[in-house]
Amino acid sequence: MRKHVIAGNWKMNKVLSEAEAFLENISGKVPENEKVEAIVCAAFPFLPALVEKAKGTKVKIAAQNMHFEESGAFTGEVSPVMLHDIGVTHVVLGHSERREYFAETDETVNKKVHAAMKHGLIPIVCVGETLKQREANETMSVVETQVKEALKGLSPDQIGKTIIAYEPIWAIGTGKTASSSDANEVCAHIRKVVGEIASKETADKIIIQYGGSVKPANIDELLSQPDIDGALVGGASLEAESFLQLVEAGA
Ligand code: G2H
Repeated sequence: MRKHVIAGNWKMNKVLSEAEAFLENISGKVPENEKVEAIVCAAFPFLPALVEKAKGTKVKIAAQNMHFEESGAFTGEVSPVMLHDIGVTHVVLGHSERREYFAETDETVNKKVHAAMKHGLIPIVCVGETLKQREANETMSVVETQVKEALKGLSPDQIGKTIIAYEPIWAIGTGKTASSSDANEVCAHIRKVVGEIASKETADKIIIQYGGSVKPANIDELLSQPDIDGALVGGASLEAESFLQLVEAGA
């Protein structure tokens, strides 16, 4: 039985006082049962303070990106070693905004996934098609390629520890959500691909989230689908109350 993983992706939002207030607001209110895991994906400057505030709670703290190198002359970058050292547990990799605005490719995503695994971070790997690709009936092949390239060279055990977030690009921040059955169909295909490249056991184990305009009003229907194991949530994760509603839906 897979748990639900609800991850709030704050993107480039909040200042430190707001980030800390959010954690204080949800503190003690995240359901204690094993059915749900709550993750907050915050900007780099907030991570140490949030890790500290989340101590003793069920909330995990994630970064939204990282470099694949461990250290060196990479001005402006943050390494997996640094993230692990401060107590970050997860890292979002290959978000479509990073692919579109920061030249992230399947190849760099794969390098980052390997680096995350090496340094004890759980990668949340984002995949998803554009509207043009969906309309051309290319959704499954686009997503399949992204999944295979991202997970290339990982052992079945490592693949089983990875989280995949299916985020159709046309549904991100637009208010448009894929229908729950369409979203499930793609998540089921991702699970099938994982079964082929790893094993049936790995496919049964891997957490596959849906992302793209998830909110309290649609989370129940999305989570009722057999292959959707949680959500990566942007806009609706910015308010503590709304984030808690999403986490409670997963419990
Ligand atoms: C997709 C999602 C979070 P939103 O990017 O990763 O954002 O929920 O605002 O569509």
